[in-house]
Amino acid sequence: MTKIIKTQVAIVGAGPSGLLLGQLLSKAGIDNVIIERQAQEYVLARIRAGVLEQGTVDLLNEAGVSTRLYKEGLIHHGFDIAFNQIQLHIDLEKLTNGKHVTVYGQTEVTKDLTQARINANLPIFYSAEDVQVTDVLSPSPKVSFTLAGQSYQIESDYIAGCDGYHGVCRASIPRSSIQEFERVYPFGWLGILSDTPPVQEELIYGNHPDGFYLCSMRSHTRSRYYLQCTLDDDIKNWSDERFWDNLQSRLPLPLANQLVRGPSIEKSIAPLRSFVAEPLKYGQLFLAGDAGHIVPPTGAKGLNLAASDVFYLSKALKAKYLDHDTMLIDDYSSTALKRIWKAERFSWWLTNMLHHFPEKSSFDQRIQQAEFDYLCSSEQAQKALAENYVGLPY
Ligand code: RFL
Ligand code: PHB
Repeated sequence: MTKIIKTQVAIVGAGPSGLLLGQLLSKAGIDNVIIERQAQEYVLARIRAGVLEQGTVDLLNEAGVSTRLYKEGLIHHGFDIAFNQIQLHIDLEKLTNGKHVTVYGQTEVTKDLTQARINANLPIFYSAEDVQVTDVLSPSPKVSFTLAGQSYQIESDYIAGCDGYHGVCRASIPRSSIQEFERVYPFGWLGILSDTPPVQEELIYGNHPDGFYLCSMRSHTRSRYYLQCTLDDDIKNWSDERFWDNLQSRLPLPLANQLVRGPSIEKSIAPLRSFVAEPLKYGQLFLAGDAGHIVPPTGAKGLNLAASDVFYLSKALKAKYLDHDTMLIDDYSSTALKRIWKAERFSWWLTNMLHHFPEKSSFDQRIQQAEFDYLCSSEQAQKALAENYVGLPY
C-alpha cells in the first residue's frame, strides 16, 4: 500500500537549496517535505564551495542558522590574482564601499541547515529510491518514491526542484517546454583539502602556463587548493607529492617558499561547465540552484546563486500563502534568471582570464595577458570585478 502524505511544498533534494528553502518556508508556517536520494551521511560529507556573499549570509541568518557561521566564518576583505610572478591585490572593502565575503564551507552550511531541520522535527526522507515527479501541470503535483520497500506519494501544491544538475525535476519537463544553454570547458579542477595552514591569509587565483590554480581555505589550519587538470585525468594519477610539487611550481616565488605541505584528507576532480535552463518554472514545478543552472567555480558563485534563487522562491511562496498574491510566483523564473545570467557572465569571464585553454592561439594568450594588465592599471576594472565577486544585489 502506497503511503500518501499531503503537504504544501514538496522539495526534491537536501543540498543547500532544498534545505534553505525548507527552513525559510517552515519559519513562515508553510508546510513542506524534503525528499533526498542519498543517505544523510553522504550529503553531509560532500566537499564543495567555500565563499559566501553577504546576501547568502543574511539569508542563512534569516533562516536561523547563523550561530556557527558568525563564530567560525572568516571575513575576507580582499583576494589576490596572480599572473606568473605578478600578484594583484583586489581590495574588496575599498573597491565596494565596505563590502566583504565570508569563507565558510558549504559542508558546514549543509550541516547547520540539516541540524536545524532535525531539531525542529521537520520531515525529510533520505535514501529515497526511484524518485518521480508527476502531474506538474495539475493543481496537485506529486512526488513518488520508495524507501526500505515502502512506496510513498507526496501530494502538494508546488514542487521545488532543488535536486542539482543530475536531478529528476528538470529532466521531467518536456524537451519542447525548456531551452538549455551550455558551454563545456576543456579542463577540470583537481581539489585537495589538507590540515595545513593556508599559504596566505587571503585567497589567490592564479594563471600560470601550466594552468590555473586556486589557494583557498576552510580555517586558519585547513587549506583547500585546486589545480587545473585535463578532463580525462584521474585522481589516481595524483599522489599528494605530485599535487604539492605542481602547486609549488605555479605559485609566485615568495609564496612558493611559504607553502606548507601535508597529507590530503580529500581529493576530487570536478569538470567545469556553464549551463542555464529556461524557464525555471513549468506548471507547479520550480527549479532552483544547480537543477536550473551551473557556473564554473572560478567566481565562487554556484552556492551563492542557489541562495539567491531560494530568496526569490521563498518570497514568492510566502506572498502566495500569506497574502494570496501569485504575482511573484509568476515572475520567479524571469526575476531569478536576470541575476543568474549576470553571474554566468562573470564566472565565464573570470574562467577565460585565468585558465590555460589548450586549443587557444598565441593571439588569445596575448588578449588574456592584456586583460590582466588592464585590470592592474584600472581601478574601474577592479571595481567591476569586486562588485561582482561580493555579489550583485538581489
Ligand atoms: P546540490 O548541492 O547538488 O544538491 C542537490 C541535492 O539533490 C539530490 N538529488 C536528488 N534527490 C532526490 N531525488 C533525485 N532524483 C535526486 N537527484 C539529486 C542530491 O543528492 C543533492 O543532495 O545542489 P544545490 O542545493 O542547488 O546547491 C548548489 C551547490 O551545491 C553548487 O552550486 C556548488 O557546490 C557548486 N560547486 C562549487 N561552487 C562554488 O561556488 N565553489 C566551489 O568550489 C564549488 N565546487 C561545486 C564544487 C559543485 C560540484 N558538483 C556539483 C559535482 C564541486 C563539485 C564537485
Ligand atoms: C573553495 O574554497 O572551495 C573555493 C573558493 C573560491 C572559489 C571556488 C572554490 O572560487
